[in-house]
Amino acid sequence: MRWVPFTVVMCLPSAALAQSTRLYGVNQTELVVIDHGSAGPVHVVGPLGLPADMLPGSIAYHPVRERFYGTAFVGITATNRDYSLLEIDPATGAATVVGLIMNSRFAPSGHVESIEYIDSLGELVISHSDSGQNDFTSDNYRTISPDDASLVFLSKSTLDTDVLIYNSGFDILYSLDPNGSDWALVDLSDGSSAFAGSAIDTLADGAFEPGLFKNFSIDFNDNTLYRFDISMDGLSVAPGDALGAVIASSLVRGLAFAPASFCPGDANGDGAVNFADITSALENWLTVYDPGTGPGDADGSGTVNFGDITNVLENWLAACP
Ligand SMILES: [Ca+2]
Ligand SMILES: [Ca+2]
Ligand SMILES: [Ca+2]
Repeated sequence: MRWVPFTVVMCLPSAALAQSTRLYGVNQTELVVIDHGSAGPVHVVGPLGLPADMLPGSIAYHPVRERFYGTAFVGITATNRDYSLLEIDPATGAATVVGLIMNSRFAPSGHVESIEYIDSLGELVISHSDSGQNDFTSDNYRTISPDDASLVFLSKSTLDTDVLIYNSGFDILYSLDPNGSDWALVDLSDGSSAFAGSAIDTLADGAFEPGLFKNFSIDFNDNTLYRFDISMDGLSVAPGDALGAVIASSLVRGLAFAPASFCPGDANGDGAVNFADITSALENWLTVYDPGTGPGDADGSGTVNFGDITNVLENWLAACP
């Protein structure tokens, strides 16, 4: 066990010790942690261990089970795929197949788009089209069981719902159309939607960070990480800021924030303490946050300053809890 100076512990505000969040991603073969302040190289948690022909997609964090759930397909052709539900261990990255969701060859199945956990329902929800990849205007919302991948119909949308992002602060579900480039507010009770802002195109999965009150998504084609501002009432989302390219062994297809124990020295929140944390502190110099939420704030004080450089060095190469 690593020794922590008593005075350092005493200086940390309790909010910082309570909880922080990490942005996790899945690429073709790995669970990774992404620096959601400035992108750059990922921290690899571990291999998913899936068959080579199975391609992961959207992921969501289930706060009760403390596991990620994700969709994956075995692609025969774009309109001829078997979609399965995955369970992923945040500690090791190991993925197991919960069950088959659907096969795109047979109605009323289709193309699985996105998965999110909806706090107010206490359920995982997927969106999917009725009949294959090319049906962009009749997606369905269904709950999906983390026990056996069984589905229960909720409502039918008139949107292409490729990216769902759930705002747990205001119980708002956003849909991001990667082709039409708009954000929409989704009502799961009847499938209706309302315009929430213009976005940018070709995005893969996304996730909401409650402390920063921002949405994040990643470019489908080049792994650029985007951050989106949300209005105070949650009802509109602004065009995104490009934070930079996420550097991973392959394109990141799923994104989800998950709570993590506070890790002293981990300024960029990727679960490791190394040179990237010095860079993160310098890039966010003198920024002020709620303690425990902001990139660069290695010691969780709420301000990025010289204390954070010291804190990174004191915890150099420490294993994060
Ligand atoms: Ca997600
Ligand atoms: Ca780090
Ligand atoms: Ca600090």
